[in-house]
Amino acid sequence: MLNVYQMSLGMSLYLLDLPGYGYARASHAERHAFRRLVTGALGRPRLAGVVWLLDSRREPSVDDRAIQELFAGRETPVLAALTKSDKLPRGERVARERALRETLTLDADQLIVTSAREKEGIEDLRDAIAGLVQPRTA
Ligand SMILES: Nc1nc2c(ncn2[C@@H]2O[C@H](COP(=O)(O)OP(=O)(O)OP(=O)(O)O)[C@@H](O)[C@H]2O)c(=O)[nH]1
Ligand SMILES: [Mg+2]
Repeated sequence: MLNVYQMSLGMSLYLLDLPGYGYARASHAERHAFRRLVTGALGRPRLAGVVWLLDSRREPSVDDRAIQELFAGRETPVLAALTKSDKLPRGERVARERALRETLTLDADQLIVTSAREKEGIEDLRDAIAGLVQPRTA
C-alpha cells in the first residue's frame, strides 16, 4: 500500500509513505511491484527528496544497497532516518550512527537517529525535511 499524506505547510506538498522492501518472504511478483512503485515515485519531476527509514540495529542489506543505487542514479536528495534507536543502549547510539554513516557513505547532516517511541530525533527530522522542501534558489 502507498499512503499519501497532504501536508499543510502553506504550499502544495505531499508525503508518500511507501511500503517496506526486502522482506525475505516477499515473492518475486511483490518485489517487482515494489520496484515499479519506488521507481515511479523517484521519477516524479517535483520530488523534493526521500526519507529513507533504516532500522538502526541492522546492517544495510543487499536490498538497501540496491535502493541506494537508485537514489544515486537519480541524484535524489536523501535523508536517512535510523529508526527504533530505543532498541539500542544509549551509549551505543553514537557509535552505531558513525558506523552506518561510514558504511553508507552519507554526510553527517543526512543521517538522523530517531525513535518514535522516545521521540528522539523527531524535531531534527522535521527540520531536515523542512530544509528539503524549501523552494531552492539556484
Ligand atoms: N521500539 C520501537 N518500535 C517502533 C518504533 N517505531 C515503530 N516501531 C514499531 O515497529 C513496527 C513497524 O512499524 P511501522 O511504522 O508500521 O513500520 P513500517 O516500516 O512502516 O512497515 P511497513 O510499512 O509495513 O513496511 C510497529 O510494531 C511499531 O510499533 C520505535 O521508534 N521504537
Ligand atoms: Mg509503513
